[in-house]
Amino acid sequence: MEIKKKVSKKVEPSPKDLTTCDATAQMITKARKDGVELIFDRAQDMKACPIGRDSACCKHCSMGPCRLNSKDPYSKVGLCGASIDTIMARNFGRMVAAGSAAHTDHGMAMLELFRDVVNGKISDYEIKDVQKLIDVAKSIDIETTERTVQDIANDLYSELERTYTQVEGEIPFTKRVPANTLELWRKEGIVPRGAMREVMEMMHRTCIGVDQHYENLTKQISRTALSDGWGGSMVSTEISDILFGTPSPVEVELNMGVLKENMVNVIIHGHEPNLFESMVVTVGDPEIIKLAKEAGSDGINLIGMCCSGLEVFSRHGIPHAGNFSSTEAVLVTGAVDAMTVDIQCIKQGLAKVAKCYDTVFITTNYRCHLEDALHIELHEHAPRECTDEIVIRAIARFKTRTLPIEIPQIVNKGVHGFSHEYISYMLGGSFRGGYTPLNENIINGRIRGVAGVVGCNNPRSKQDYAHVELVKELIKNDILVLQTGCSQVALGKAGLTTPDAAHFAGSGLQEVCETVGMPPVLGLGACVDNSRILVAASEMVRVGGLGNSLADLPVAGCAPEWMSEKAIAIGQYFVASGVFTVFGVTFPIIENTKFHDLLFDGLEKKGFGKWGHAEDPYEMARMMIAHIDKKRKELGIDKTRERQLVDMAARRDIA
Ligand code: SF4
Ligand code: MSK
Repeated sequence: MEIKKKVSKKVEPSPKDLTTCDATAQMITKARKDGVELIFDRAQDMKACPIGRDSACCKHCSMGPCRLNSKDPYSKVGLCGASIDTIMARNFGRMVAAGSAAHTDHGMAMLELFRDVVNGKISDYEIKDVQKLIDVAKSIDIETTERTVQDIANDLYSELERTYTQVEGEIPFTKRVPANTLELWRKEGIVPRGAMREVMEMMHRTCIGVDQHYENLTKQISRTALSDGWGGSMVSTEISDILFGTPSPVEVELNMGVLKENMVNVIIHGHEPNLFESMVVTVGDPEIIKLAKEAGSDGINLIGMCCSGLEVFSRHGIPHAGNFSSTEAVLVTGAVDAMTVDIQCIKQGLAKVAKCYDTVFITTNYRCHLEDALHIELHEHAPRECTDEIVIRAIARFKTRTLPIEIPQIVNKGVHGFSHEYISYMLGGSFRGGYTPLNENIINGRIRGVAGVVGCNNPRSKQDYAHVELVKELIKNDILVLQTGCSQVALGKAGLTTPDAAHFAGSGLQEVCETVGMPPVLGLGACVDNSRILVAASEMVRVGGLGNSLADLPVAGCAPEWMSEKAIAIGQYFVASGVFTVFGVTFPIIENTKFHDLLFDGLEKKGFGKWGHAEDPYEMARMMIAHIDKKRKELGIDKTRERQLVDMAARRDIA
């Protein structure tokens, strides 16, 4: 084992102060004993730059970098004269462009895969969910009656390609946006044309000497973010469902106890589902299983982490080892024979930790190489070449294991995989499926509102603490919680994603959960699947009784431990769609500036949602509940209605 950690004179904080995840805490302790540095140590050793954190720094040209005074933001301007509002808005715009580009590029890769499956160039994947193909095609006015699957799929590809490449017009999924919301976007000139154009224009307008008005920049920021939420991300989700199956709830195991000492442990981490789907085929191959057994193991144990894990969680019931802050820590067990990654949220530090524990660390995507990682590229026309080789290398590592193994014996169970289609079915059954029961229960007050709690971990705050405390507070107040990304893993580990967790909810939400048999916290998928929340919210508007636009709904969003630029893009597309969205940890804008006022107040006055920020999860909950109550009041449903008991005569009337 290579000892990497610097000797620090500082007192190390207790692992329990760094994470509420007991397995991760156990691994932090072991890593310290082993002398291996983790992200938690680096967060102690290197504090965030205060000027950069507040976004008061610009390096968009070589006359700078220009550092303004974040304590007195209007006391200085950049060399070119750029004001603090211009600098912050440009930085924010570039974060949104980067985050949107990540999701849309992911979506484009899925769409290209779909095209080549449809035209027969790729045979290892197929259309698994024909009904979803038809439903998505119908939703954007593609004719589906008396047509072959091939014809519908070809048309769907051509139509959805416009999401990326179109230079004028409106992206296809704007057809799903509630009319009043779309009208506002048209009035403000922010309907996305195509994701490539929006990201390109965002980058152009934030170059030195172009757009230097924070209000005008904010319009392009919204347009770019919307091209992600209603464009790239939504395409990614829908195409993944068509190719690999639409998730439906399944009980899965989470936490590091899913590693098995007597098995070949292979972890997949990243975002695109195709690597994982092919790996599922490889580990089911009798020849590969034979090799694993000949090496002395009981078999191959395939495990997910982060969003890759969430993609296959519900499609295959594959166990999940943990979220973003645990990806290095899981390697400290010594039990991981191979960790393989594709794109996004892959810490470069993983390669070093893997080396310390002799884990084979493999990159598989041409867009994501890491120094010190082995690269085995996944080619979709022959994916088994990559996945078989990875497993064979993992088996070889199993055979030559020398280091002691310590697996935290913690396994939690959760029910995950609530696509927006399944929510509709669950609430109304196959006969009367739909969102009417949800709206009715919101109107009668059993459910106070709906919250989306999503996003990452951030080692600058205690891992999982804000996710779990916030969600507990929300469900206690009868707010149904929808989740994606690493937040969902935090709640799964906390045991709040099972139907039994209904007893943590307020009496109204508890009654609904027990009637339907659902958890009060519904996991909808990976971070790219926030588009499922947009579709569900649009359905709530369409069903009626809760206003005419997304901004009228008693809903709120939160990313309590965000860290990625993707999260900022997601937050902005929720805000531009009409949702109050609270972010924790830190917010890259200085308070009491014009740009801050616009994001945190002015946008709402124009009919959009708005941003909020708080570090304390109870304060986040208070802000979200206050907003939901404000919306209930505006809708005239703030007084809980008496429950109407329906007698037999009335039931006959309904029938
Ligand atoms: Fe400084 Fe203006 Fe150049 Fe930014 S664009 S680095 S504020 S001179
Ligand atoms: S992986 S973007 S840490 S949710 Fe999607 Fe988790 Fe955030 Fe990455």
